[in-house]
Amino acid sequence: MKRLLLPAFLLAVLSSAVAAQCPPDPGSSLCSMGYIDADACPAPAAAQTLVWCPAGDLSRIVLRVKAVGTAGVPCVGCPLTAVFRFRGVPRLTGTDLWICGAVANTLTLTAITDAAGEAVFSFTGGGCGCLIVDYVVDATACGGPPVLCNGTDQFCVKSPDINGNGIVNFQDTIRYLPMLSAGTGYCGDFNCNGVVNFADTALYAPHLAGAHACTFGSTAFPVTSCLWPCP
Ligand SMILES: [Ca+2]
Ligand SMILES: [Ca+2]
Repeated sequence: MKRLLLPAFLLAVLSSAVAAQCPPDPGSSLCSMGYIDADACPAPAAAQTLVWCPAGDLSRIVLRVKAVGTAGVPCVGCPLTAVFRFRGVPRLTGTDLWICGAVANTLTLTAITDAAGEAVFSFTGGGCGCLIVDYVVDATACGGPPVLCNGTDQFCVKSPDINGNGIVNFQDTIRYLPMLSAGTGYCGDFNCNGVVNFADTALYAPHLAGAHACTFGSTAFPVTSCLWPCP
């Protein structure tokens, strides 16, 4: 009797798991890029300007996915993979844009949808300039398509890691001081008020003192042109 009951039980568990995962449908699912605003700049109306730090203690870029099946049912417990590819234009000569966790210019993240069918992918980095992000979300791990959604977005980033090498240190201070002396400079204006002064130094100092870094990452090559001009 037990030998008959056990497979039936397993089958019931498996079928309920499959039902919970849908699969997600591209026409019903939603993906949107944005950022978690955790810096001193006022939230801009149009330009997606953010200050990020390799240590992740400032703003982060996020991709939110809502995985929904054809019947309009949120797909719960669905493993998704997001692949991000980066291009950009550093604002300062001789600097770079840095993506924490990336290999070459590609970052691959995985997440499992929650009870509402939602998954959030986020990442941080360093450097200053326009960063263009191409993304694809793969839902094959829960029976969905290899392209649940895809898209391209641009962000205007700046960072205490001014030269974009993944760590805040004296090399960034060397680039910050001329902007402080001049009283101006986009990359050193950490509160986005149009001037570089003591207030920006106060925002920069803790990241320098902590030698904030991400231990693994890469630059956002290749260099391309911005989709739209950063402020
Ligand atoms: Ca640096
Ligand atoms: Ca400022």
